[in-house]
Amino acid sequence: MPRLSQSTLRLLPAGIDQPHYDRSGVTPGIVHLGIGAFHRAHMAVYVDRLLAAAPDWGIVGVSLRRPDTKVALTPQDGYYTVAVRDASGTQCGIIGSIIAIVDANAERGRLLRLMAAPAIRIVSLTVTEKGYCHDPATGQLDEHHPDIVHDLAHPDDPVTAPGLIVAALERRLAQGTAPFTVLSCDNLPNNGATAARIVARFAELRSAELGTHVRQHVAFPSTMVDRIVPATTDADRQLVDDLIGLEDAWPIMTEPFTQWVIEDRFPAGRPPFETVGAQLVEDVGPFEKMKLRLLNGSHSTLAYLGYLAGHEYVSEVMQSPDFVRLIHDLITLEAMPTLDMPGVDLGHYRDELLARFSNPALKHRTWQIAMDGSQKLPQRLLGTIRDRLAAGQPIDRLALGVAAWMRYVTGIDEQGAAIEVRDPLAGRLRAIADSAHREPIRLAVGLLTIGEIFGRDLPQNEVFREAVTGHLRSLFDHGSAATVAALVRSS
Ligand code: CS2
Repeated sequence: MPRLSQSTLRLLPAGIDQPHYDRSGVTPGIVHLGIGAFHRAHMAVYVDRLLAAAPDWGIVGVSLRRPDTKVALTPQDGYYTVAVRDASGTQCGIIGSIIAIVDANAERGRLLRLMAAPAIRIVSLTVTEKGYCHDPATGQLDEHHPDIVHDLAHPDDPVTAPGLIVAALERRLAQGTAPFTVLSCDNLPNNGATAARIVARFAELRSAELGTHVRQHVAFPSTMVDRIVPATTDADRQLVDDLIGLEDAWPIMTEPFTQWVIEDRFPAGRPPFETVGAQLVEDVGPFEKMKLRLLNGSHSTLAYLGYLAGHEYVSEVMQSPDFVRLIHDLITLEAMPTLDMPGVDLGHYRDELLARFSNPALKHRTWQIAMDGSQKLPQRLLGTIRDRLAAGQPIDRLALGVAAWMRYVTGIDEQGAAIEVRDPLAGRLRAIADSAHREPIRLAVGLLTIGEIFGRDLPQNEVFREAVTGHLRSLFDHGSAATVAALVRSS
């Protein structure tokens, strides 16, 4: 089977959407750090749709850790398939907006030259929560992070996103080129402000002048990004190859839903995102909070409890009426009341979410979502819990999500088999679980000492501690499914 590439596009069957612009006329305007599946299902698709009208906004993707995306897509001239799936079938389209891929480790000099080039007006990021090298509880740069320590010592050879951004901004400043706009596309609260705080602090540690430059002249608009993108499997590759009649080494599988809300602050200019379905607004904060608390908060809860109950995929968990009820009530009774979203029908948003989680064609592993819990819990569950505690309101279901994370990070499942816990704090989590001998109170007390996750206030809060410990005991004694069943029956 021939490989997908510029020269084989003409072989695509009718009905497979493909770029309607002259690819040879597309020039780079965006450098995107973190060229993983999420970016390719989201921002790259929006950009693909506007290149016919604005061909100077091509994307150069950067892989920060592994060069696997570059290896897969370079022989394909950057083209790849996005396969949109639901119960009614699979719709494939070819995306061409990524015109080159740079491996940051092997090609750092080339990357920094590119990021300093005047044509690059946006540097966007999908580097996941841990890529910000911050303290998730406070949102401040973690100055002791080994990669940050490295980048401060080797400013011309940075390995982190903040290090690369500051090195490029420094070059631009030296050569008299206006700064690019930094566009965070990660699931962090106020992701623009968070990125700004971290990058500015890093710059300030380099020099006072750079710190002032970043604070005064670089824009960091916030965005709310949303599309569910499970990791691609070999079975997915096979399915896509069959549908497009060409070999695609790395197609992306996703859902029909997509949403992008962007703050309109781009002093260096921006593509006409509003022409391709993005919402440009003045303040993204409320949208981000809604998404993190309703979608991601329930996603993580479903992932930990679902994994413990033996479910591999989210859609499988959603076949259990007890789990659906738990999530419905977590959203409606505990998370929604903490939001202030005039003009948005939150009940409709919730119902849409429940339907998205149930999409039987998406094989979204609970294990995938369970990853990096230490970085995700604060903005997904703990902020909501804080607001509820401050208002004297119950937190039963939210606390069950936290307890399920605690049970999960012990690294041993309900059948006694090992769980592969992927988390930057995995070693610390495991040591705490081992020394607590998996005894609920000791485990909870031990994990609550991790200030980067729980801050100083939550471990002191008796209501929170008791709610979490009670659920944790039940998870150990009765298992996840029975704990969920008991909670939904008692309410
Ligand atoms: C998920 C998100 O993996 C996870 O933690 O909760 O990636 C989620 O699928 C996206 O935020 C949806 O927009």
